[in-house]
Amino acid sequence: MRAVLSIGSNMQDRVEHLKSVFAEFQDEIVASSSVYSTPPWGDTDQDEFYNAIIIVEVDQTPLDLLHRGQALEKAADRVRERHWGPRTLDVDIVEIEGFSSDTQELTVPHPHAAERGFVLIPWLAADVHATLGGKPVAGIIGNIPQEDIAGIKVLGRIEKL
Ligand code: PH2
Ligand code: MG
Ligand code: MG
Repeated sequence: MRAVLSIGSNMQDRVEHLKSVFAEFQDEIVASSSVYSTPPWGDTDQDEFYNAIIIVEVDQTPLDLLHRGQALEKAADRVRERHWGPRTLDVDIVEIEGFSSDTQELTVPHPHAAERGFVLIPWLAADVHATLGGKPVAGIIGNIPQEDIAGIKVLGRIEKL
């Protein structure tokens, strides 16, 4: 099963937190973006995030993949403070090829992906042919307000940070 993961951190050592996800999936990554510095979206009263996209090919179910991401968040001592607030590590499933789900536990495709430059810009960089809900990501990006895109900066490949 092929899945697109959006990872983010804006607390403590952001690079180290993202690295823990690259390490966990090292043998299953088929493509990945650089790390981007992104202004906080939704709840703007918090530090800049580091975000990246990892595309994985895993031999497991969507829920098993979800739980694997949650274990990484737990290992990063993730605390749930406020909705859309600061976090040490967030591992979100953006899309799973040929699969959708709308349950309490797992909503795929991710319901906010289409509004988020910090997801779509790295995703397009990792896969120029990416589609979300059947639509090309390259086109969806055009609907995002310019001011939401302006502050997004590429920092470099994770190995170099
Ligand atoms: N995650 C959120 C809320 N806002 N903003 C940025 N830039 N990056 C994120 O990963 C992020 C966010 C909730 O998960
Ligand atoms: Mg999230
Ligand atoms: Mg999350």
